[in-house]
Amino acid sequence: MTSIRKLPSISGALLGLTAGIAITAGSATAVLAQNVQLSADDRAKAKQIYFERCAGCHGVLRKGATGKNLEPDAMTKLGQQRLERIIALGTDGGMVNFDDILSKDEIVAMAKYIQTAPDVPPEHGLKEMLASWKLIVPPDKRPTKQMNSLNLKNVFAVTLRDSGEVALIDGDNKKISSIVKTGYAVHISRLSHSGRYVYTIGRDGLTSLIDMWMETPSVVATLKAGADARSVDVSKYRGYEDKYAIVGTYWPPQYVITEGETLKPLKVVSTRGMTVDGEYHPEPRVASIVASHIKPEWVVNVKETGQILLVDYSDIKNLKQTVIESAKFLHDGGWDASKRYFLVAANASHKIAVVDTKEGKLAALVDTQKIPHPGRGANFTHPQFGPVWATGHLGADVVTLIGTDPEKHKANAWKVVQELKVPGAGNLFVKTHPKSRKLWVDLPQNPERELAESVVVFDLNNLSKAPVKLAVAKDAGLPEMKAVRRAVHPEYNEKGDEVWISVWAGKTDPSAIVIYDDATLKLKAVIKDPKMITPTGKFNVYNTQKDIY
Ligand code: DHE
Repeated sequence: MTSIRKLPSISGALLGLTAGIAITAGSATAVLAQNVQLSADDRAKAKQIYFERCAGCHGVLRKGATGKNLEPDAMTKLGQQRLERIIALGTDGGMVNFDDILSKDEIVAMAKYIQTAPDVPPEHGLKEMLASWKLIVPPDKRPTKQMNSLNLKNVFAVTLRDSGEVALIDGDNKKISSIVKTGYAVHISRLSHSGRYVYTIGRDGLTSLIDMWMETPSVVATLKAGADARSVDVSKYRGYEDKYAIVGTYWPPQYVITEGETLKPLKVVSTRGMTVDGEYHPEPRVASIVASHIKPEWVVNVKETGQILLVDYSDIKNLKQTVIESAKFLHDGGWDASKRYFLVAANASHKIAVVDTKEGKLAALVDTQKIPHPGRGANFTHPQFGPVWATGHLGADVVTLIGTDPEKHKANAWKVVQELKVPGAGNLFVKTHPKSRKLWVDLPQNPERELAESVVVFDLNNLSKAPVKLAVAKDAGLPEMKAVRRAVHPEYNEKGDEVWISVWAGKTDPSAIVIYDDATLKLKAVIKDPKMITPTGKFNVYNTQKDIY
């Protein structure tokens, strides 16, 4: 058995993190495996890296979800050398390599750090949220009409992952119209029902509200919803348009309902509780959230419990939640074309859960190949099987098509009707558009550089044909570099006739957005700018507002 020893205590002072989050030093004594030493300084750095790079998959408490359990018992058994190797080179199980992101010293420190007890960030209740809330421009001081000449419907909100910013790019002339400071590594942007406000959520829990009607679209309110977050949405049901927003946090595990036009926090609801297996989980993180168009409800997907919550916001003082049992670990998902059914990946169970939001119950749990990762998925009418919803996979070289029309194509509903072969695993996002007959599939997590830097495109009129591969990083004309120039997140313009793809390189490397003509697959434009640091997700205002995918 591995023996452990105690290190001298670390001060309980707050460790300032560059992301703007302060996390207490946690356990005063670091418990390490034999012969492993970690200075307070290295521990602080490792803690920061863990938060920024690891907690998303492994959890703050390191209980594991998308990634494995990293609690000290298991880690000390693996030992320092093996851990360093795994962190540097990744594993076949889906862990990516970090040797192109972290230095040798950082890898050594990380391997030591995960052999110590996890740092537990503080709770963040309504009082803390109210203290963090900033109303920069109150609603009555905002413009009463659009003060700029942007074609708002075709603006793209682009995450600049490593600079903590969002670029607003004019989709018509393809120029950066402004860059807005937001939280660290903004994860997604979502649109208000009206299309006027962009809501962004940083990994550090900083929620920003951008008013697109201002002369220069700017942040008019912010709220620190927690220490770690991935999801935000708004109320979209008739009578509640733009009234509320909801932010789901990874830490603390909870969601907060806010005023839509100010982000003033109104109600916090914890998601701690029992998993679908009946076990208590201390850190059930809020993954995707989506707003219903047919009811005053949000669909809130709780990762570790596998419970899908239908949160009725018609009376938030007497909040009603329908708790739907599905499978673990819930991650991302999107609507079917009718927007009645929500399909969400339970990625560790290799399943897609289908919720019937009209009836308020689970419609199906569909078995798929390994680790489905749909983003929001893609809807189209299959020549043979009728309406289908598509998901790619992190862990398999297929795109899965699931029938979504229980009325007219009952035999196909909630069944895998086809698997489209792609050149490798490592897909993150698929995309199509009602006006298009193409399906775009990225492969940014594929271990082969050439594939990670490319996308493949299927012809929806002839799905027996192999997809066309486009070398996106090459088309960007960027120099060769050490970092993989990952081609990620295809997104359509408003008209549905062109597709934007991010080329996501290293923090200090040049990146780009490459734009293709959807019909001809010809290169149309490349957007490059020194300010465009690590672009990842792109959210076209109109398509996001209307849930078009
Ligand atoms: Fe994401 C969506 C969580 C890593 C880019 N990502 C989501 C959603 C969740 C999530 C829960 C759904 C939000 C919703 O719809 O409400 N993502 C996580 C993680 O936990 C994970 C695995 C690790 C982490 O530390 O964050 C992770 N995600 C990434 C990336 O590394 C990506 C590729 C680049 C980046 O910007 O960080 C990335 N995730 C995205 C994007 C979306 C997303 C672009 C929105 C897709 C869409 O079209 O809606």
